[in-house]
Amino acid sequence: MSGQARVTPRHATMACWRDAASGVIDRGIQLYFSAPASYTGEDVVELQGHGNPILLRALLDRALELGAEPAAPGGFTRQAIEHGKMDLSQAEAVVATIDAATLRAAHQAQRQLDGHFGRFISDCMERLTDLVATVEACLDFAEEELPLRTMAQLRDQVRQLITDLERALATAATGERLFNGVNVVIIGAPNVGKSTLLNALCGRDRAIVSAIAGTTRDILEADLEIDGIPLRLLDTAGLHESSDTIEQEGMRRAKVAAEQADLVLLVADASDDSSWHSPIHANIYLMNKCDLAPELPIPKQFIAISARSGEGLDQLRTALRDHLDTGSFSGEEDYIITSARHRQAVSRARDHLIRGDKLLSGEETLDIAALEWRCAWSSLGEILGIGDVEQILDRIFATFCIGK
Ligand SMILES: Nc1nc2c(ncn2[C@@H]2O[C@H](COP(=O)(O)OP(=O)(O)O)[C@@H](O)[C@H]2O)c(=O)[nH]1
Ligand SMILES: [Mg+2]
Repeated sequence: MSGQARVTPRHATMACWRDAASGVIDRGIQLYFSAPASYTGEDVVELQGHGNPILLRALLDRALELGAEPAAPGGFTRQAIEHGKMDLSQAEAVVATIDAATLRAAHQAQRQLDGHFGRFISDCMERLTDLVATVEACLDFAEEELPLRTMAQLRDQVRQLITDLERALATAATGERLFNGVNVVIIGAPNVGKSTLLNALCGRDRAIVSAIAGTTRDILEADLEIDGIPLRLLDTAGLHESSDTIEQEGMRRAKVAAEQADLVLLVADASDDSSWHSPIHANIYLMNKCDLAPELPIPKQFIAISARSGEGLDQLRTALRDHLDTGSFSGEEDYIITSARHRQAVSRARDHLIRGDKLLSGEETLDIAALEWRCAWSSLGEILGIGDVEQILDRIFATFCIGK
């Protein structure tokens, strides 16, 4: 749009963009990427203006006037897939990189973007292709016995594949938490120190703390992270008998939140044993205000803490780590499973392999085993976007922001 000057690929050029009447819309930097060395694999021009939404709108309108078309959500990434610049798992990694709530999640998304997970999957697919090819070659000589050695080799290869897929599946629970985060709900009787605990864990005065019972009536949220896993902490209204309709509604919300939570923390008050019993199932039991009664014997499922002084909070963090299984991978793995879609596809592939393995015992069932391997191959192919994946594409790209 700047006129006739030739633009060199990958060089930033100062440009002035004009409207139909030659009036200046904005000035800025123009970058040209020539196909196929661009994000989408097509010729791409990037214009970097001043960022004022009004000027951006005018610039966009002018581009549309000159024949440009607006990109649909994920439009650029979709083109990148079509031009073989990335596979589907990498495209998902683009969204994961943009949405990552912690540095650890972002690093993991970058690894997926680098194609580590995709390479693992395509390696498994190649091994499956080899298996099928071996069986087909054998079946062509149906007259002869399949050599025992070949049979044993096949079985070893299948079992190794199953092991590799299971190893990947073992990372899924933590991997998915890394991206979806976990909801941790704090429940307990009024005045036990739930809000004080929320403030202590997130390191700021998020919730109002007071000696007056019934201070927290609605659900309060605070975000924090443990070992790079995003955690949403929910503080709730104290659970007790009350005729106050607002409190009753607060308690109803607290119970719903606890039912939907990944983890429930019960807070009890060391100085008030009527608060020790939990009306709802909890995963971690905390005895708060232990500074008031340091010598008090407490039931052993409780962790003694003082939300006020910070005592015992390290033990609480350790308990959270254990429950979230944050150590199940080091973060240095080349690949981990980070989405339900990948987990389901890998687990389907694993199930086909297990079924195929059982059929490996007899030659008459060898062709059915090969069929299972083909199914396993297709399941893995869905991860990379191989096969009939139009619907999957539509679903994934619906999660992109416009233009990415
Ligand atoms: N001594 C002591 N007091 C605490 C502790 N935690 C909270 N409190 C006090 O207990 C009262 C109720 O606290 P709050 O967090 O509002 O309780 P909630 O109703 O469960 O949210 C406030 O006066 C707090 O200062 C603690 O660990 N030790
Ligand atoms: Mg409170």
